[in-house]
Amino acid sequence: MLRQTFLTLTLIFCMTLGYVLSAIAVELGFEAENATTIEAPMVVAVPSEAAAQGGPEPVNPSGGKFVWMPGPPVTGGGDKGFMEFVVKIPKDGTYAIWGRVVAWDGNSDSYWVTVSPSDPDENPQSTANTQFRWAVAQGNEWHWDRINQWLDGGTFEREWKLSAGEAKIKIWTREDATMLDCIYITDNLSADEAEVKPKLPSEVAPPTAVELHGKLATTWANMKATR
Ligand SMILES: [Ca+2]
Ligand SMILES: [Ca+2]
Repeated sequence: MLRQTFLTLTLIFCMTLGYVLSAIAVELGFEAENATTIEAPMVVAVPSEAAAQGGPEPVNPSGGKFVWMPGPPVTGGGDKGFMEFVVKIPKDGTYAIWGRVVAWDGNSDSYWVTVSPSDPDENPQSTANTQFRWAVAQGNEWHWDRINQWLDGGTFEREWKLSAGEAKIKIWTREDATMLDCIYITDNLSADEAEVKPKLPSEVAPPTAVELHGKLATTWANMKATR
């Protein structure tokens, strides 16, 4: 009788634990300046460098730095360079990505975004496929904006079905001077910022998932090879 009670309690405990674990939201955060690859003319910068180009001086970026294609905004956009984050997705799910951004005018408020393996292998700077166009919310101070899809017929929030394992988030220059401080990845698909409460990289769990500057890329490749 005692043994049976114990087994029942154990079973209830395990089921509860499983339920709690599966309900915990996934939260990942990465500094733009720590992206796995930053391809010129995108560069890491500090606020005074933006001001020197005639732009705003967006103070206190997370980690002290951000990434942009420098220069005053021009009509038509630069369409050169990108930053890529190689991240480890902890579990199968559907994810949204938020960026902490500054976009100072109508000629500096967009990127292209592709996420592999969810999106097709395509270079949107060449194809100008609006499916991958992110209309970045304007503002001269750091603010969160969920990555969207700016189609000619309207703007819609994007989400990606991703399996546990490696994913590559590539944020490509569309218009010069759009600034990215950091990104926040979550399986909370609410479009309401007050509900999602995007966090800075320093506020989420330690960065076990990013391959900083290619350092861990080798390790990961080795791990795969030895498995
Ligand atoms: Ca624009
Ligand atoms: Ca930053």
